[in-house]
Amino acid sequence: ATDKGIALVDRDEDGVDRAFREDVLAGLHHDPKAIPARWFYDAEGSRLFEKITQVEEYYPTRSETEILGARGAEFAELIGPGRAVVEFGSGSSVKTPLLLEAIDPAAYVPLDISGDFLRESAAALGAKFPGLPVHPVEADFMRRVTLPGEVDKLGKLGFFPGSTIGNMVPRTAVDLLRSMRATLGADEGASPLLLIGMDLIKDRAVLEAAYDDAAGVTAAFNLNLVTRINRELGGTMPADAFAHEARWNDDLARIEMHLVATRAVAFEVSGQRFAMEEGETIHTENSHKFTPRTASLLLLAGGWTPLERWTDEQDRFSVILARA
Ligand code: AVJ
Repeated sequence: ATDKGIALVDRDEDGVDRAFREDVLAGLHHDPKAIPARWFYDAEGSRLFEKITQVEEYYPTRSETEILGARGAEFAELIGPGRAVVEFGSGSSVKTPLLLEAIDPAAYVPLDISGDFLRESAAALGAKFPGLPVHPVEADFMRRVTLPGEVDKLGKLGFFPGSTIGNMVPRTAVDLLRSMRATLGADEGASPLLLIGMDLIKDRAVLEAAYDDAAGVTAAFNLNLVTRINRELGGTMPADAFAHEARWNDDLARIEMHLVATRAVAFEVSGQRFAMEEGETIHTENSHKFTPRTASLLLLAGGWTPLERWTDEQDRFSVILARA
């Protein structure tokens, strides 16, 4: 699961995504400038993110996959068979099968705002697990979602891998955790479980390299937002006036990605004028990192009690099992 597409997608008569325009214009008028990270994921952005997960410096995907692959027997023991696995975000072709193979679930329910991503991953999963009922739901999981009636009587396991929770500021993350509780039916009997990936605080150089790889894939991913704005919103942002920056914000324990103006620039987006000074930035993403205690505290604030946590061999990433 990624943070792709958690906005409601409203297409206006020009085929331009209205929510995208509103977020970009509001973000560029804001001081400091900031655009929500979900807008990275157009077709090219999704392709570049897949490439990021394979670069040497970007450890989270490999570390989490290592944990999911190594701990299947423990998942089976703690979670048990026969649950409905509710994945927040459409499943990854690598991580989701590792979980489903380990625990013998009774149903799989992927939730995603993007019908396209959802249908693709549901079809792939269905082919891999022919006996498993798959019930995809196209929905914005930042709010409570009504699950398909077929899984009403089953115990639930929420699955939220990828440290996507880290893209949210704590206030939003807590809201999401509480929505997940409501979606999984925490107030209606059998206590739901949640299996969630949360990335760990580590050496600053390792973190910054993970978000600024030598091959420039993450830079291309960040700069693709400029290309998308120019193409979809009639923008005139000079791509050569922006540089990728990944900085560790130690006070807030997060990697921030910015687009830095390398010289003074003036441009238009959707007919509105903007100017930036040299060195001024557009903040494009947060990726919060956790210690075992801050991860627990966030989960507890969201209504979830941690039961067990696992890390990879190098202690870079954690996967936590919690109960409502
Ligand atoms: C998909 C949100 C987990 O924050 O690590 C990767 C996105 N951004 N490199 C992350 C991302 C730059 C990623 N998440």
